[in-house]
Amino acid sequence: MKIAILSDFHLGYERFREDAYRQAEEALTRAAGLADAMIIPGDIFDNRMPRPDVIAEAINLFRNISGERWGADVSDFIGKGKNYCRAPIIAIPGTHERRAQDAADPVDILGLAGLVVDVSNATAVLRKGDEKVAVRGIGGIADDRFREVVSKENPVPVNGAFNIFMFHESLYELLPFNQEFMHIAELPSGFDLYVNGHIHNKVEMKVHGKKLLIPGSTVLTQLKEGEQEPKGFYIFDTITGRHEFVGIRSRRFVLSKIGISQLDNENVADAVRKEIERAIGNENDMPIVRIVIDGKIPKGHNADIEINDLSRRYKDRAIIDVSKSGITDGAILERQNMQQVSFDRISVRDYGLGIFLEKVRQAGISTGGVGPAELLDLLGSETNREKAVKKALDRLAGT
Ligand SMILES: [Mn+2]
Repeated sequence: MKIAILSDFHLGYERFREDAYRQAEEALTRAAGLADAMIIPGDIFDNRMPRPDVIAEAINLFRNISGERWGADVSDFIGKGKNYCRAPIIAIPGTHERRAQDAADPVDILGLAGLVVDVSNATAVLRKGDEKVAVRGIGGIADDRFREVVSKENPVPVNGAFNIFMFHESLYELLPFNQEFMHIAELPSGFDLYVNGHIHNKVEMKVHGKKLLIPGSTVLTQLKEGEQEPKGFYIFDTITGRHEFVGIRSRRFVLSKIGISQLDNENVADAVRKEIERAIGNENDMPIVRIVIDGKIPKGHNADIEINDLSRRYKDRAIIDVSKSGITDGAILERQNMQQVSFDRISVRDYGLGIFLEKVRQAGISTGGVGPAELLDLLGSETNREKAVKKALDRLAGT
């Protein structure tokens, strides 16, 4: 069976909204033409509460491919929830779609509409002729709870099938700055293929001697170095055990660093301008150009004004993003603190969650079995503050 592995579409991502849609559309359409079945390890949406027009975008995309003639059928669904989808399009929610326990997330909507098979906590069995492929999913949850959930759910392979374990989580081997992240050796064993989302550049590794494939996102979001490579998806062949990466047309991205030695009082804006020119080159493709000034901009210099002026000047040729982490004023110091925790590769939400958890610990509140992500969701679920606090306290009290 040929399985397409696509991830992290981030539909509704404000900054590159059209790119998110167009690139997801190309990936889905091409994958549907190449594969017998499709699996999506999370972050279809950028937001756990997407606006109706973003939900409409997703429905359009999935409706278009669910009518295709697929090589495989969904022959069985084992576990929590119910399946309403006939097409072999298997998905889980990611961290961006994560909501409190039992609250419907946007992937639930797609599942209820019969557009995807939602295996947040279930196994879908696919069949093509005599061949069976089982996909066991665990939807994206807070990193510090993943271990606990894996040990509680104890995912096991299905006899007589090629078994895939699909999740959406940070892994310590890829993000070695937080011991709470799952180590690959702790992933459940016995599966023939492991598929993860969450990481936005493509990764191929081994878990328990088997392949772990992370296709990366279909759209640029974090503007990190690893995102300069082409976007796309994997096609994995369960018979040969081989996989290939299929590139899609994605917006070009160039990241360029200017070191401290290149800067003095006069030439900050000049250095930035030269880098922008070099990055754009002779192409006429409206790339995203990110310039990271990796040094201290001299005091009293009007670099901000000049750099803003440059962004305006190039607005018809590129999308310019200038990062000035070298400037040392109060607001920037805060940003440097964030960078010290390798802010680069975690989401703003996860960073916020860390701060929240620290405050909860400082206040001496025992959270019992309630995860910090769930608490944070509960507190954010009501516009009325008292109601939100009451809801959270009720949950802590176990009512
Ligand atoms: Mn993502």
